[in-house]
Amino acid sequence: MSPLPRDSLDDALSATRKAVADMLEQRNPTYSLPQPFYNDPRLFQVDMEEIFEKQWLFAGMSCEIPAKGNYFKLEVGSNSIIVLRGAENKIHAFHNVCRHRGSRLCLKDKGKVAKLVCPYHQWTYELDGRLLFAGSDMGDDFDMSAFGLKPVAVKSAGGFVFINLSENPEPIDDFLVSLEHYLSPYEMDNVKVAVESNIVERCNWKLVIENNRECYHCSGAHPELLNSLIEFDDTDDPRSTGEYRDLVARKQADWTACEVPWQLARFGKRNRLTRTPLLDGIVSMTMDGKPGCNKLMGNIPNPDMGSLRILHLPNSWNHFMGDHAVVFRVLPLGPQETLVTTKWLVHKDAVEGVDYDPARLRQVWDATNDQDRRLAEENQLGINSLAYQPGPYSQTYEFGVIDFVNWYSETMRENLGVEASAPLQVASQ
Ligand code: 3BY
Ligand code: FES
Ligand code: FE
Repeated sequence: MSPLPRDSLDDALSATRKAVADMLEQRNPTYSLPQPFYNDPRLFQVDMEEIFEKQWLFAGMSCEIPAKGNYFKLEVGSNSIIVLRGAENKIHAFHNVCRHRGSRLCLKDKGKVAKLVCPYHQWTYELDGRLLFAGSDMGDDFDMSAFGLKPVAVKSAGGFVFINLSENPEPIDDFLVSLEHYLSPYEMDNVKVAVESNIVERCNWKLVIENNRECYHCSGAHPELLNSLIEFDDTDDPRSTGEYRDLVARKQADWTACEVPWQLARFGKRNRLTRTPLLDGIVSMTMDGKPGCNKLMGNIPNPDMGSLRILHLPNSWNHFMGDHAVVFRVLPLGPQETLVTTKWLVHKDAVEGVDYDPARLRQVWDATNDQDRRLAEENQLGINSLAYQPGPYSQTYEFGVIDFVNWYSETMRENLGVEASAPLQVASQ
């Protein structure tokens, strides 16, 4: 008897999963990944199942859903997710899928609702996901309580909202405690999104993150960003100079005096938080380095806060300055297509046109995002060639990329059920 189509699909998928595990076991950990990791549709499916459907993802900011009934929607591959604020200020996340016949419930990217009403046959759900109304013809033995919306794990700290599509999410509270601490001076209940951008990059999501994890390309690509950013952000950085270390010591003393956290904190390779100076005399990532918003965030005492950089793998990096913050979210759309969302945050009482000009606020990162998009798209096109083979990362300039790719590789192998203790092959120098 020939196998059922469904069984042969399973066979194809398990063959891909095995190939992924083998390729990761054999890869050189200081080289870029083999080609299929960047362009193969089957591998993309494994990425979605093992990374994006299992890891904690940055979804959005709690200030985007300030009141009961506010929601926003995001798409994680083929999974549509609603994040909303319910009663008693509680943040919920649900699969955006009606329990009747599966229609999506919320169609808009954001909005405010009293109840969640399905557009197909008007099944109606409470903000906590309970089914309240299912028409009048479902029969006497219909059990409404068995048809609530499917919940998605959600956690919020320091104004960030994270979701996790897995049934058994890994612990993340140690990072969230730190995040809350680093963001306390920003009073994240008192911020708003001043302006937002969404760009689609024609490249694999890992190329977006790899590009962000190094500044090897900065001097050739980012004139606007380099008006404020120092290319390295750690006194341990092999490129760090005496002058840089003096600047860091001076700024850290200032930040300590005004009780603003700056210490480097790491949670495995997944999360990194650190406050580092911008160029001396520069206080913000604007074209002229002056504040982009005259009203400072939270209870920040002066604008000279450098940048609090927050990394969350697999899908976010962030810069918090004294006057505004820039948060980034990465969501894969396909093997060679990725959505990058950027939001500029300011104090919620800052007045547009008076305290800030959105066009000026966004200028540096609009330019930088566009430059990074081009670089990543060219990277993708080269990788798609017959000629591509994994190439060596520089330990001096690209250790951040090595960290990301190794996090990806270890996470993937663990989730695929490969022995975590299997030694990775170490590159000969
Ligand atoms: O996230 C950043 O600020 C920079 C931009 C380019 C490289 N990356 C570390
Ligand atoms: Fe939602 Fe029918 S699919 S009410
Ligand atoms: Fe860049």
